[in-house]
Amino acid sequence: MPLIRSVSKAARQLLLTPACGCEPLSRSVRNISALSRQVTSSDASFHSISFSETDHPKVLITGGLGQLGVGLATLLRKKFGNKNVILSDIRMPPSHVSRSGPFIYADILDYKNLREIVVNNRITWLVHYSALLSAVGEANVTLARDVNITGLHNILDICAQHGVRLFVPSTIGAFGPTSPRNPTPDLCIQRPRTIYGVSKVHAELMGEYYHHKYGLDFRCLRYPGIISADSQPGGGTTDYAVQIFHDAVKMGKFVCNLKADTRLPMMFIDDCLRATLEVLEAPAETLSMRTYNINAMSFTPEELVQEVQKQLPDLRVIYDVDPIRQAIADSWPMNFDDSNARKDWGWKHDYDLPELIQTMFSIISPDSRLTHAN
Ligand code: AKB
Repeated sequence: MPLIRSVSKAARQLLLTPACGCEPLSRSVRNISALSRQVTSSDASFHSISFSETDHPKVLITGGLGQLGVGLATLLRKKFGNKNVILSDIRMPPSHVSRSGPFIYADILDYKNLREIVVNNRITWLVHYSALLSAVGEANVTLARDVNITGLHNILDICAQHGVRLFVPSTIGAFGPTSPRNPTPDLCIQRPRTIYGVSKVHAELMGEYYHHKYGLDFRCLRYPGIISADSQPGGGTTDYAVQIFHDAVKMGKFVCNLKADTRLPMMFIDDCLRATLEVLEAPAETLSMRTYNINAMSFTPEELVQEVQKQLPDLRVIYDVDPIRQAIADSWPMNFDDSNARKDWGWKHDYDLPELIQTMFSIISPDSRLTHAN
């Protein structure tokens, strides 16, 4: 469509001209974007034309103070340099986070603030971690809808307009009771029953739609429950698998809010962050899809407890089931089929359950075995 292409090229020229950052213009371009914008694939690819292969990407991480942001920033900074990775959040960063590299206030619901950050810092990759998780989303549906859906729309528009490669995590929570659960393939029925799951299916579909319609370089992994030692998840259904380590070490007692036989896919944080980097770096031609399942292991609380008790035999466990979390978990995959990720871009996890246990204890309490086994 040559006419559409040239209109879109002209709009992009205006966007790219430094003197044109004035509000009336940005507003009108935003309106094109929101209503009748005809972005073509050239909009999203202009960046790759000017972005030399030898340059490092300039990365912005939203929701950077959640479970994964600081770890991902550390990994990316090692590879691309400290100044090239900006963490952002609406919360106050702890001092060690501000000392470790660039941090900026970014509210994903504030379109102009976000766009300024992307433009002023010449962002080329955006990792969109801001989201309310499954259990907390059910307790605050309106906020979850705003953050997970409206916030995502802002991110999609800005990334499409400025040729930014976009990574959005999805989740095992994007499946529901009518999906095959053991195993769950990439392509199957997705009818989740949580606002979190609905918003993540929406993100997958919108990202893929923007990819096909506007050439947005959208990449998405469906994460299983992520287990980390020095950062806490917040408000998820799989959080128990992190909490048990801390409570076991600190108190020798753990109250589990899921039934003992609830099987869910899980992954150690280092595998998750490496997968994220790998899919971001994967040559576009290796990606036969834009949304992939990734997995490492699957276990039940009972199986996890048994492994933890090998290190801390005195650990006492009580099951006090939270019906909301249990209903969510019962609708999620038990095993995740990630064969497409393995085939297309060589995904391979490093941590199974024994390595996970060993690593978690070596970080949380190197001498915990001595403390509790005596
Ligand atoms: C949650 O439990 O909500 C998350 C997830 C599996 O997406 N950890």
